[in-house]
Amino acid sequence: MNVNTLQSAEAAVPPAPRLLRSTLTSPFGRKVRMAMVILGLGDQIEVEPADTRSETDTLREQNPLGKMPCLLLDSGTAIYDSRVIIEFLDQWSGRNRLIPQDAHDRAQVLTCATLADGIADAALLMVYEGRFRDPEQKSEVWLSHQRGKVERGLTAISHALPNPKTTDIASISLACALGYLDWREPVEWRSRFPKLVEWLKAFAAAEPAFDATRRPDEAAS
Ligand SMILES: N[C@@H](CCC(=O)N[C@@H](CS)C(=O)NCC(=O)O)C(=O)O
Repeated sequence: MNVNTLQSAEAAVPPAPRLLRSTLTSPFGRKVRMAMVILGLGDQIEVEPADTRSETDTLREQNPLGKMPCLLLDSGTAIYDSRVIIEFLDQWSGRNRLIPQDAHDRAQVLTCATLADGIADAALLMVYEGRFRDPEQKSEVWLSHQRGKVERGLTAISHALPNPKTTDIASISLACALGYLDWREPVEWRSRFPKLVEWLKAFAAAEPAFDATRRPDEAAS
């Protein structure tokens, strides 16, 4: 191989994931951190917290929506949101184990993941209601609208649970959503959804990446 061929071979090396912008408390960031561990990329990608409320945090340049997680490649390219990042890492790592290829399986797994993400989204909006509004602005109508999504989502997903012994984007998303509900407690889910409690226990026992990505202040249950 002459020098020119070598150079063009080097130039063709695709950019690698380098930095994840996310706190260790974000449920969506946790999805990606779990995927990194599972795909063997945990030591390769640095995690740097972001302050989503800060106007000066570079997060807003990396993702104009100001949301985390946001993955940066060594080319400077930014990738978001959590689903797109996981899809990218799954393919980039060559493992292809978190999102099925078959059209029907893929749609089923991604729909389940979207339902779980929607539960986390609604729970997050309930938390933000308290964070962004003064107490006198508190809206019970808004809270109950979001609570309805969480409760309907939990009911639906408990009737069509993913296999707790299969780690894919659906089980990762559900585990991270439930972990967030445990922390922020926007609804009392454990007494009302015992099947989900059992599911999370079985998933955590089968997939060590769940415990490995707990918040630093959280004891394993
Ligand atoms: N659909 C997004 C949701 C990300 C998201 O809502 N992240 C929260 C933190 S957990 C955030 O950045 N919130 C700041 C904001 O909405 O301004 C994903 O899957 O990554």
